[in-house]
Amino acid sequence: MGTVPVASIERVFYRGPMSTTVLTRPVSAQPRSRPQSAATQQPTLWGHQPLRVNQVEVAWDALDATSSILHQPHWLTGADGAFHEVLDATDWRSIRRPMYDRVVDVPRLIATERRGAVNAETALGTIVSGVEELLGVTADHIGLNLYRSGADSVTWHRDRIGRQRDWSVIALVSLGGPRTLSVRPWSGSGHRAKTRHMHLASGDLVVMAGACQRDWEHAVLKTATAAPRISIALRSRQFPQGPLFQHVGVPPLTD
Ligand SMILES: O=C(O)CCC(=O)C(=O)O
Repeated sequence: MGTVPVASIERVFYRGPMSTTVLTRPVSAQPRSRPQSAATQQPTLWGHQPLRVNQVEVAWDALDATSSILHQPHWLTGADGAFHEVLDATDWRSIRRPMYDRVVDVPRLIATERRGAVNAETALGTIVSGVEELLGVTADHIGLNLYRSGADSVTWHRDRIGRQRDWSVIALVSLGGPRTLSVRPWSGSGHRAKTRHMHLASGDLVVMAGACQRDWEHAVLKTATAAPRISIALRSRQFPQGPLFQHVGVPPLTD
């Protein structure tokens, strides 16, 4: 990935509409310090080729009897160009959330896209339709996260769409700098022993399926230094019947 112009990172901080459902602010009102690593993106090997979706060649990894996860490195060729395009094309928002007796910054920028508004000719359109084809669903929800530096993170959580369900499917596509996705059981003992750490690079695909959002939680924790990273999260309530669910080791899905 080539150098990320600092101006383009700063520009996304200063864009974005006010939201009525969350406490949202234009970042210009209370500027954060510039990400320490914004100008130090390292190119990945095939990152600047034209964007292309590759085959999934890995098998599902069973977390337990009802939850499975899949991590396909290099699912995208051309992910570094896609990083820059999505960074620039997205209306990033900085939000604040009540927590106990305070209101705190959510430590990353976020955006959501309506499926119908995604242009098929863009990098986001290529990624969304590639994931949909693999899963055999249409995305109900497309969320984007921008981690500006190692200080940005998402804490341990379960995605709302699957908390009450025996199955759900969520795909995460990584663009930009590497980060670690950690996964651990939501409750019970032995958290530490069962925690998994997946090292995600630009272009990687992760899919969580089965009861992953009911019984497991995941996080991208803070780290000392990190280049900016975007994750694109696709969630669907439809029952997945795409090629990814015909693999050996498919999670035990029941409708
Ligand atoms: O950045 C990631 O890969 C994880 C994002 C995530 O956990 C979420 O959007 O709920």
